[in-house]
Amino acid sequence: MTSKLCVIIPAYNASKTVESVVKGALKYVSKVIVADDGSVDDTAISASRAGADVIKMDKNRGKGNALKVLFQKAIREGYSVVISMDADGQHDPDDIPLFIKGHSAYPSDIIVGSRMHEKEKIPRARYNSMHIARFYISLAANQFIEDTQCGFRLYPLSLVNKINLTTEKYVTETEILIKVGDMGSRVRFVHVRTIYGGIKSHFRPIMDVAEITAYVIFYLHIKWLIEGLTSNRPFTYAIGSAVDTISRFKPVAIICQTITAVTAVPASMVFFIEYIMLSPFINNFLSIRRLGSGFFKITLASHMLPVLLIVTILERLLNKSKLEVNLVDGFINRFYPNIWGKNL
Ligand SMILES: Nc1nc2c(ncn2[C@@H]2O[C@H](COP(=O)(O)OP(=O)(O)OP(=O)(O)O)[C@@H](O)[C@H]2O)c(=O)[nH]1
Ligand SMILES: [Mg+2]
Repeated sequence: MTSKLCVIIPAYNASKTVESVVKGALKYVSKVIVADDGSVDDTAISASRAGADVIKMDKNRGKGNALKVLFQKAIREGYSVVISMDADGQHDPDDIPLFIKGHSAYPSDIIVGSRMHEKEKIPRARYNSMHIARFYISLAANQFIEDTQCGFRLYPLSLVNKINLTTEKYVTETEILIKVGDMGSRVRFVHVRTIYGGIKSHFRPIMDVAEITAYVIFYLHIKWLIEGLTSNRPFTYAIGSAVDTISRFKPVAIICQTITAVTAVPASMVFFIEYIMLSPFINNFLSIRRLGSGFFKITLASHMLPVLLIVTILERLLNKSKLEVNLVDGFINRFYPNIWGKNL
């Protein structure tokens, strides 16, 4: 293999786990770079003791920013490919060879570790939010992406350089998949081991999910605005396109994301009407037409989001009154299906 590859690790207060992650990764690559993102514990010391190069940041700015810093550092040091890993021990370094093998077969593509085959090992609420996230992110990325939320990934840096990253924290990893996919690239996956339990997460189930959701809805609105009015245009992203222009100023991006989130349900109806009414004249919404099952399931899914909230609350109430029921899983499988079918 000719690619020059290193492992990058964004880390925040991970002194208990980062050492073994770095040591494990160094069995397979000769360079590991850790970004210590303003940790208040001994993350930097542990990482460097284990053999990593450490970038020490004075203030915590979130995983997305740390990833951007790590990409730039790897590029400056002449690497062409990076494998990103979490610092909290949820990714097994012994899975690194899977990514290296995948990269040999598909050198231009991002490869994402997927944990979705080990559903029983993932906390149920987390699995369900991953299932819904994947439905919408796959739509925006023009292809089925089995696990959109895993941070264990291989990135060809030339591909990362072809997109503008405007988001922060946990949204950035979603932004990368969407933009790369909506530019026409393929995102591959390899099955990795799923490790949960006993590890303190920094992921905020409400705020971080809300930020990711708002970004994905915002992106889809812009994508469908373009696709709805043009013919044969399934890929809408390129550096400097509408989504980047709007996102250049943070307050503008926040206002647009809020508006698109609030209007998502009626807007999906408008897109659906556009899909039906304009089809005799232009081949619009090609990314959706290619799926074969049309816009109906997508419109239905977006209308079901408020219903899902009610079903979730109902299930909690019933379970609290000792009636063990599971309403949410069936609901999600029914209304957020894998409409990509054979594209798997
Ligand atoms: N640089 C940096 N890294 C972070 C920050 N927050 C989390 N991370 C790292 O990102 C990785 C994943 O963070 P987690 O909080 O475990 O999120 P997650 O794995 O998606 O969520 P869980 O499945 O709940 O664990 C870990 O390696 C963390 O060290 C941060 O603020 N800055
Ligand atoms: Mg974690």
